Amino acid sequence: MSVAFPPAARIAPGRGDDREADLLARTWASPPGIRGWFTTVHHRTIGLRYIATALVFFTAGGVEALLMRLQLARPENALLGPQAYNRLFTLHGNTMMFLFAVPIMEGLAIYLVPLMIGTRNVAFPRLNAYGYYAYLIGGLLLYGALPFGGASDVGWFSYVPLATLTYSPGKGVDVWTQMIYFTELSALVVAVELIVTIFKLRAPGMSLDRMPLFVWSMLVMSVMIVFAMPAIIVATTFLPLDRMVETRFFDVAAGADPLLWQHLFWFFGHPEVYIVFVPALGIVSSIVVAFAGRPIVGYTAMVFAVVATGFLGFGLWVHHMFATGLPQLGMSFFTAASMMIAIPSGIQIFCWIATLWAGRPRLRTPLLFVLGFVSLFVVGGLTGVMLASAPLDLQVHDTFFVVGHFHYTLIGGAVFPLFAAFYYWFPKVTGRRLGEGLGRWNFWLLFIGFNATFFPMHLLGLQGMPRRVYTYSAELGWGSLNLVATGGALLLAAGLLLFLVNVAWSVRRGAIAGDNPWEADTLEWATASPPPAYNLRRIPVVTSRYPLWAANGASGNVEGLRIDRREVLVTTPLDAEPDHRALLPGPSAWPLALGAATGVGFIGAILSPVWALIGAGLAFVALVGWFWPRPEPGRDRREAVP
Ligand code: HEM
Ligand SMILES: [Cu+2]
Repeated sequence: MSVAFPPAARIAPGRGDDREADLLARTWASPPGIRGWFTTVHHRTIGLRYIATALVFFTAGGVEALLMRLQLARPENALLGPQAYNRLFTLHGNTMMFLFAVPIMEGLAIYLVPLMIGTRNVAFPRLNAYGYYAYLIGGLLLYGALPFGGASDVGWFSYVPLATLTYSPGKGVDVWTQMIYFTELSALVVAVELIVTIFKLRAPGMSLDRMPLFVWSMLVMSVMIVFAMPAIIVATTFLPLDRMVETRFFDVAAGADPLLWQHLFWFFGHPEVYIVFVPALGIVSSIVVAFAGRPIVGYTAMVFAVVATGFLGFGLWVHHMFATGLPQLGMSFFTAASMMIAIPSGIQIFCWIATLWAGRPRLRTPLLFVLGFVSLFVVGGLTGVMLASAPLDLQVHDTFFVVGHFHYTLIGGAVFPLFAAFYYWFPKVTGRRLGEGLGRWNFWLLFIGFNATFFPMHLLGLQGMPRRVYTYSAELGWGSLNLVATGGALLLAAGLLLFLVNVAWSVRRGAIAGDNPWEADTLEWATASPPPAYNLRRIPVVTSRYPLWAANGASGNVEGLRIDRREVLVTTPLDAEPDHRALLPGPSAWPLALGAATGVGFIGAILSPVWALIGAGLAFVALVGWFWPRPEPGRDRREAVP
């Protein structure tokens, strides 16, 4: 079967494949040199930018964590003072949550989703480029403001009234709110981008029930972003208004509810954790299927579980507020909801184990990281269920038990899958494999270092060590466990360094990978490694959930798409029936200009509200430029390929 479109320029028969490939490459390539650098709208370039930038911030956040751990290694240590410690945990939490965890998942999605669903770019390529610039500006703002007194020290959740002007004078909190703006703006952009891309640009035949689980999880992540981010955007609009133009949204003396901030923050903050966990589920499913070499056990159950996780993730935010004295009924409801979330996670874990059991798994580094993930996540999940019970939570609230718990879920639940993803997709991105021997060392150092760092924290918490204290006295007897935790953190750091070494070595010298080194099933492996500018030479017609495995998982190709301009096939949302052809925009500098304009507005607003207006004016100019009608350069008007 093949899908043809009536009015179309076709490749003249017999003209040879290379002409076709050349033309496709010219159509989809970014301009060369420095101009291309600033105007590119290629989803893989932008995805890689997200990933690389997020890794830089991860390194910064890791150094901050190491400093904190060094400070806590001994009782009454004088390495850092209280002020520096407060700034460090705030910076670390913000960096990890806003500048690393979410953006890296978004980057992975932007890179992989179009390849996996068999299209040539995301639905709104220029918006996509803008999203990256917004993220970059947010990150540069947070770090760039540090030398100018812009360091916040009130924790990543910036509770009011502590974060109000009365208790936090200076610009630190303002910098924080503006950074949130940029990163959440970029998250929303990516979410909209992915939702439309996934619903409208899938290869024909890839109905929803044939979509790879990775794509499902990125869809759920995006929908969660759309619902969660507005809450924090509202919160971080009110707070600077309170601080700068004396509105009274959070002023208790003026009748505001002291809990308003916490509700707004955690309505975003709890789903946030699942926003980084849900994509990790997709990563793990991809790898389990590829390495078991067989279809997933319980595809429908898996989809249901991912969707349920996304949905339930919203019903739990109040468990962060058990210690604030809520009504009994509320406590019971949120206790129950928080425990329920364990069910879909359990379903997924059973399906993965069953799949591996039924297949003939090959224990390579990516799978090693997946197994590490499962074991760590089980521990994090169990302590989570413990915390969901209000009486226990009241005991260990704001102790190191909580710090131990959430690092198990965040690192076990997101960072280990990310490493699995790096090892798994590195060959696709670079054409070479990451070293397997170093990979194993990498894994074991991280795994042992991780447990040594964070397991003792649970015990410390049960012994009463509060979080966010820069030191403790020797009589309390917390010294040895803290020393173990710090030793573990050094091992972790060594593991991360080893990973960088592995990457640096493998980019040049790694074994050549070939198109599909893992004999995997999804469409990103159907093209060269690294893929050409146009992704897939021909858009396949998908007839199976595992197109590269089924004997005729993809039969026939889409015909009649023009290749002399950026044309993609648009399909229907549910069944992926061919619907129409769409023309995607090409490279442009306007997304960068808009990024600069919003940067001027938001960053200037920290100094004076006038800048918000100036920024808005500049943004208007940039938008006019962006949407100014102009003919597609040259090729557009020619009808057929010469
Ligand atoms: C790489 C190893 C890491 C180490 C050694 C580490 C260590 C720490 C330490 C010592 C604290 C401060 C505890 C306190 O005094 O309250 C902390 C806080 C925190 N960490 Fe990590 N961390 C690591 C990675 C991560 C990652 C990957 C994430 C998220 C994806 C993360 C998220 C957080 C958050 C949200 C806080 C709370 C900050 C706050 O209280 O405002 N950490 N971490
Ligand atoms: Cu939570």
